[in-house]
Amino acid sequence: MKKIFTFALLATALAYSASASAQFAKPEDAIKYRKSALFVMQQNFGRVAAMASGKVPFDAKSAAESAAVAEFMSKLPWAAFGEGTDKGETRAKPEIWKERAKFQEYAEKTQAELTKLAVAAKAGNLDAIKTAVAATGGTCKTCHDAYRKE
Ligand code: ASC
Repeated sequence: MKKIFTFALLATALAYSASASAQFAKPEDAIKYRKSALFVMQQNFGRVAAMASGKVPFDAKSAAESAAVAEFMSKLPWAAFGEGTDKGETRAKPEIWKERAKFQEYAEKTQAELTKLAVAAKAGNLDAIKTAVAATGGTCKTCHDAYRKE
């Protein structure tokens, strides 16, 4: 059951990321979509990070669930940074649209680190979770420093 669910999530994510650039009726929708995806990603990552730092007691099941959701969400925001979505209610810096390859590289790095976090959390390995949380946090920060306004 769990495998089927994971497969369905993956298939959905792939379908979404492929079609996302065409799915927004207005630039505001793309901006809202990527902010929403990043928010849900951060909330779930934050829950695992709080366990890694000891702020919240470690609960293997909830860590695994949150890490899986964060990993899934990390596939979604990037396709919503299409042309014409650089203006509006966004802190995204114009550099994103001038340095597509670098932005894409950061997006992929974030997804790769969250995959490692999901693997560590699924295994219930708190030490590996701590390492993966630190690495993931690093990718969040690197991208924010370069591409997010204060
Ligand atoms: C978070 C969050 C970030 C990263 C970053 C890690 O939970 O919102 O931007 O972690 O603070 O350095």
